[in-house]
Amino acid sequence: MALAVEKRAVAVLLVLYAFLEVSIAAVYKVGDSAGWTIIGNIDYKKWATTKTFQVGDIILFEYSPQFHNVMQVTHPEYQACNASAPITTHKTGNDSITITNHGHHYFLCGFPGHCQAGQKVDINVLHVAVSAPTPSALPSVPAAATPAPSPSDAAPLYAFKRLLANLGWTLAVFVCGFA
Ligand SMILES: [Cu+2]
Repeated sequence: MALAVEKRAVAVLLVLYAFLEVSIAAVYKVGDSAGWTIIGNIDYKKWATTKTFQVGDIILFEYSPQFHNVMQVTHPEYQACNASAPITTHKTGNDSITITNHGHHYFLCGFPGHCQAGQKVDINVLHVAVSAPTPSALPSVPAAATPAPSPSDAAPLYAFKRLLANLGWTLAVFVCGFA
């Protein structure tokens, strides 16, 4: 009897977790307002380190397709700026790439000299629990009180995620209590 209840509780938790994973996908525009470019010496490495990527998130590359493209490559190719054998190539100028697995995702621009000029980015998707975001990644002051020079696209999502996660656990506790 007790085992059945436990099984049910676990099932409920798994469903809730799956729901959370799907519903909280964030869209990250590479380079923020600057987009995908070689103008302005955008530090894409720095840009990526300010984000907490998760499976299901969408990486958006916006650029002029006349001048750039997006190639997903291996780590050695990324390091060497080798665009000769990409895993995939995107070239619409408005490319949304959905992250489907954890780990590193390496992208570079295949136009001659662009990767060498810094047009490359490593999207590293960590194994981070949805219900326990690191406190340091969360804004410690209300969004309204923060100045808006470079708002992160994901910042409001963190609050939303937290809300959803809390809601999920509250529901789970509720269901378990009555199972
Ligand atoms: Cu380029």
